[in-house]
Amino acid sequence: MNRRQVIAAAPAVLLGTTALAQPKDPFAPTTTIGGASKPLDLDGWDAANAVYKLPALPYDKGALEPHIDAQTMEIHLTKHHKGYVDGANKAVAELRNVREGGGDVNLVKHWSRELSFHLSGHINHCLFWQLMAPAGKGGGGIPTGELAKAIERDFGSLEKFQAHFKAAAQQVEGGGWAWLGVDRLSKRLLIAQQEKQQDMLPTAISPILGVDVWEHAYYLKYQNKRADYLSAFMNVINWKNVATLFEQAMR
Ligand code: MN3
Repeated sequence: MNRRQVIAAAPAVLLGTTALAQPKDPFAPTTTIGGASKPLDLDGWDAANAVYKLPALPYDKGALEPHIDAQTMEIHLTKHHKGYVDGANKAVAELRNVREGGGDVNLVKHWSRELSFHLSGHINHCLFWQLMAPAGKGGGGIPTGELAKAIERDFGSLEKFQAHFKAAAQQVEGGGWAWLGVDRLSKRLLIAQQEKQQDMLPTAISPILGVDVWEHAYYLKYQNKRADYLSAFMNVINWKNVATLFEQAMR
C-alpha cells in the first residue's frame, strides 16, 4: 500500500469493523524497501478490513543474531507488538461505540489514553523493525550523504551523536524509547526520549531512528545490561531506511 492509499483508507477505521487482523505468517520476509524517494511501507494497516495489523518482519527472526536473539524477536513481535495492535483496534472500536450511543461517554478519556498508548506502541514497533537489518547485510556501518552531513552539523560528529543517543536511551526511566528525529519547525535533527510508548516525545519531531529500551527488547540476552544492548543495536541499524525517513521528514 502506498502513502496515498493509506491516507485514503484511514477514515474507514473510524467507521469500520471491530474484527482483528490475523496475519498468516508474521515472519514471512517482505521485499526490500527503502531507497532514495520511495516511502517505507510500515505494513501495519489492513485496508481491506480497516484495522491495524501486525506487520511481517523484513528479515528472519534470527537474522539479527548475535546482536538481538531470535527468541527475543519472536516474543517481541508476536506477544508485545501484537498486544499494541489489539489494544489500538479495541480503543478505536470503543470510541466508535461511544459515538454511536452504545458506550459510556465518561470513558472517552480512558479510551483516548488507551489509543495513545497502544497506537503509539504499534507505530513505534512498525518503525523499529524497519530500522534494523542483519549486520553487514544492510545493518550497521555509518550514515552517508545528506543524513551524515546533518548529523555532523547538528551534533558535531557521528561519535558525539552516538554518545548522546546511547545516553538518552540508557537514561530512559522504566520502559520507553530514544529517538533521533527531525524537528519539522527548524529542520534540525534532535534526540528525544519517550517514556512508555507515547510520553515526552515533542510533537514537532518526525522520528527517523529509534531504539526500544523496554526490558522485553533485551532482557533475555542482556539482563540488566542495557548499555551492552545499546552497543549491539548499533551493529544492526538500517541506515538506508533511516535516510529514507530523513529525506521524507525534510520535505
Ligand atoms: Mn517493544
